[in-house]
Amino acid sequence: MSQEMVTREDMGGGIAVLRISRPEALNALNLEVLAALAEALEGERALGSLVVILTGAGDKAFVAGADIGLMQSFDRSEATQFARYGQRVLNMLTLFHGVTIAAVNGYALGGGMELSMACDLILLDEKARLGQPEVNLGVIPGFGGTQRLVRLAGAQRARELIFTGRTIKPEEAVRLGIGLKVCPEGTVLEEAIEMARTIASKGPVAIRLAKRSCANGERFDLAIGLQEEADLFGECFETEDQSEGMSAFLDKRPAQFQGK
Ligand code: CO8
Repeated sequence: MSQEMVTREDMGGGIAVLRISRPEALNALNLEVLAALAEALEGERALGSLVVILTGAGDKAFVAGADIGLMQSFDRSEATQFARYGQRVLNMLTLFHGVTIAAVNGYALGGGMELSMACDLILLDEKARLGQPEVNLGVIPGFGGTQRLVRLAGAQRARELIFTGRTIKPEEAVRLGIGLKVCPEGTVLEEAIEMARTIASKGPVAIRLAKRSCANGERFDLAIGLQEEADLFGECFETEDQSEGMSAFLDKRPAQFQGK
């Protein structure tokens, strides 16, 4: 069952599309969906995929939130555990060894917006709608919304969105730094794949180390982040990709990266 909740499409060249597939509930996140996503991401790690694109099944939603029917009868302990579990699964995207792109094809509300914000890059369909409407339900964001939204949009804007629970259009999301760009209706996945192909044409080791170094910026203060960056920069110089990339430039030919 968990297999069907997240479907996989191999795009070749180290690129995979994972689709949250529970369209009858607008892809709302229940335990099965979260488990299937964790399993799918483990699979991508094992395969060594360089770029994973996340999108939603159907033409209406990316993910319309955590499952309200499931949460409705939670007690305090169950709610805390569910939040911790969801955070662990979303962290797998943030800490994934390759690049993660959210192709937001419709509603991304509550846990859905949090899911997109756990990815490295967020592309938005013209008809995407984002928001943290948890206060409408008498709760707060629990899958990282109060943390990642503040980092992306700044303290004031994040607070306003979380306190009012209002839904925003993709243009505003881009203006606030939450999304990267707005794509014409129906093209967001296409654009995400195109961006993934550009990324996958670069030195794979460099992409992985760059991702790790950028993620360090959210975990450490500047001094430690810079030390880590210097170490990772040094690590590049033990790779064939570095040797090939620099030789190719000097030879005036395209590089043939092997990911080693
Ligand atoms: N959970 C469960 N079912 C959902 C959800 C959801 N989040 N969203 C939609 N559905 C279901 C609907 O119940 C409906 O089912 P049915 O056909 O059986 O009645 C089906 O999907 C279609 O939905 P609608 O008929 O409502 O579709 P509309 O086009 O009229 O509206 C909306 C679309 C605006 C997206 C509307 O469905 C909506 O407002 N959904 C809820 C959005 C929301 O509040 N999301 C936040 C949830 S809270 C959250 O995510 C907290 C995350 C942190 C968790 C922390 C752990 C404790």
